[in-house]
Amino acid sequence: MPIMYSYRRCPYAMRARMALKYAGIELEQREIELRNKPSSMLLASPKGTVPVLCVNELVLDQSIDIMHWALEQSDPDGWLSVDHSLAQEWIEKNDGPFKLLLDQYKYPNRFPELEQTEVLSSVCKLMLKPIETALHSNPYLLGSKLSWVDIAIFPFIRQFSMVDLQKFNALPYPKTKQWLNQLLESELFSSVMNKYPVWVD
Ligand SMILES: N[C@@H](CCC(=O)N[C@@H](CS)C(=O)NCC(=O)O)C(=O)O
Repeated sequence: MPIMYSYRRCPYAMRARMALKYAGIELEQREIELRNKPSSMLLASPKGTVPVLCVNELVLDQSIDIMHWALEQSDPDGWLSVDHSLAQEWIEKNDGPFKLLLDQYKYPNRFPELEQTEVLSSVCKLMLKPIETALHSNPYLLGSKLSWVDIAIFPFIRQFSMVDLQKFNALPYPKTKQWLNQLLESELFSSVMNKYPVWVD
């Protein structure tokens, strides 16, 4: 059985867990502590980030690679059937500049030189407004159907919203909130949020 090292609240791990679950892949999930990573995980992937998926000799330690591996095994609703370059653009923006802004927004103490209102306005300009615009034309980021891109991105929007829920709710992005809520309330999401005891080698 494949082994997956995961951390419940990590947005990268969430996207990977959702794709694996959707694809119906059975695995042994090992919940880790970021401050005390198990040696078996570091042996498989010395860079020390979750998620890590080990399938026999194959080690995948990038969440997007895990998603794609899972969907190549089984993709019953066609999550992969989207424009590849558009998908890539969203993911690069999310995992690159948006993730950086998210850290600045979440940990203002680490960035004392930054104005929080500036950070928030950059988040809106870079990510939330484009998401809202996309969702005005279609119910999902890349069209009328849910795709792997929605699943890859919403855990980060969730994290952003949870920093200050009141502030998030006051933003003028109704479609984005609706899209986020729909995904948060999905059975698939709740099925990957179970609590596991911490894995010990
Ligand atoms: N590019 C990686 C990033 C994964 C990542 O940064 N995960 C965080 C947790 S959310 C992590 O493991 N950080 C290591 C640490 O905090 O020690 C991926 O897509 O899988």
